[in-house]
Amino acid sequence: MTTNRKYFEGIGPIRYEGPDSDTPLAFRFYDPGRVVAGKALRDHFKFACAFWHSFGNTGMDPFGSGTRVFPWALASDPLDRAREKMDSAFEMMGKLGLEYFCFHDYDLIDEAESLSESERRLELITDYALEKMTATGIKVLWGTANLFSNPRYMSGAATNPDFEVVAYAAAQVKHALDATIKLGGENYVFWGGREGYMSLLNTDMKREQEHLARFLHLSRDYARSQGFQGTFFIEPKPCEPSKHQYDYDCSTVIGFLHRYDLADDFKLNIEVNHATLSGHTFEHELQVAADAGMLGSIDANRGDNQNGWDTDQFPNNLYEVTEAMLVFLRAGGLQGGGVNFDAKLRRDSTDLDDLFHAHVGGMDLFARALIAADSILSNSGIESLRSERYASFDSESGKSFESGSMTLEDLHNHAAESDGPLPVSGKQEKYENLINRFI
Ligand code: XLS
Ligand code: NI
Ligand code: NI
Repeated sequence: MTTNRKYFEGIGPIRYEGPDSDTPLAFRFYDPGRVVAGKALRDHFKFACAFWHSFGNTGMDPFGSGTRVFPWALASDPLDRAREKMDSAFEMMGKLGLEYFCFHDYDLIDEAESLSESERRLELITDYALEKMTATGIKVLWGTANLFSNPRYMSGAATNPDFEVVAYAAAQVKHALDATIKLGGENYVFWGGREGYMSLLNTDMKREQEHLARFLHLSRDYARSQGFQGTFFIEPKPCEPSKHQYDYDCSTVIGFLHRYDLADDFKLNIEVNHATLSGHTFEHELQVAADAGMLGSIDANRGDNQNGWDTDQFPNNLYEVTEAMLVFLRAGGLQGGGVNFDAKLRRDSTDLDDLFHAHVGGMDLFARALIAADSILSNSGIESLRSERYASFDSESGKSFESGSMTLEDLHNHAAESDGPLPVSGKQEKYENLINRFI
């Protein structure tokens, strides 16, 4: 049964109108078919909306209740409510030209009292989603399970000290994997919000991490046995809600994946505000993942420089995203993933059209940044400037060092025979000026 209610009546399809357009809800840079660096913008990004923020987040914070009343959240029956929410999502995605979405199991429909009723509900709502996906061509970028909201997960899910909770979490992941596979999801995400600790005093960290690894192995094996061919992503975050999360940052996760023999199936989903929370820049985290061959997907948002928490604002910092797009293009893009707007409206953005302003801004920003980054890479001379910095490794002894044919004694003899190094400028300001010139 299709309800197909409409919620954004006053808003038509958002079109590309070019940089000079005065229309507030138009794309100035995101022209989906435009080819940049050999690929259409739509294929570079695979833009996705986040079900939890866009259609579920009413603006609640620790100091007050929600400020937005979503017209799709009023029905009293959970299935009716879920269908109306799905209608609103497909209407918005269609109008924005968002070709993908991402979901947690209980974004799609409210969790019920029992596991079996929750699973029944998920079956019904994924049937409905499938109808809408078939009708529109909209796809699932990734699915995941919410293993952090329910109080049973207060001390962790896969890393909970109580086996009963671990088993419950596994049951939930099994069903979230089934739902993702049923909807043709291209990837599956693990974000371990409560996989960490609040106090080391009561925590056996080694044992918990081994449980996490076992949990990921079992999840992967199950999904593969059901025919899932997509990529699994771990989404690093250093803290919040836990004091310390095991998936702290990209480097930590890459070490974990290698240590526990998961590196062939898992890559990284990098969120901007998680990168900055861990004391890194967004581009740093992208670079770390790219260097390990694990640059899988992006959760786009931004933090606030004056705040130390995960504000999840919609991205609008051109400089930040341009630096990130340099890494993105050099790496040849994302492996399997896309750009998911894991971002929420401000609490006092209470109109329905604010969702459109937010996504249009984010999509346009990524397009503009990618175009600028491509131009920097092809026209500014930055690539040769950077490789010349390493020119001493391209021939003679430097080359032998790189290829492994020098010993420590050889290096000693080389240094002893030379006049010693002279200072070579890093020219940071010159590089920085290149960015300003092309954005
Ligand atoms: C929260 C995370 C979360 C994941 C999916 O900080 O970003 O939204 O992306 O569970
Ligand atoms: Ni986040
Ligand atoms: Ni995220």
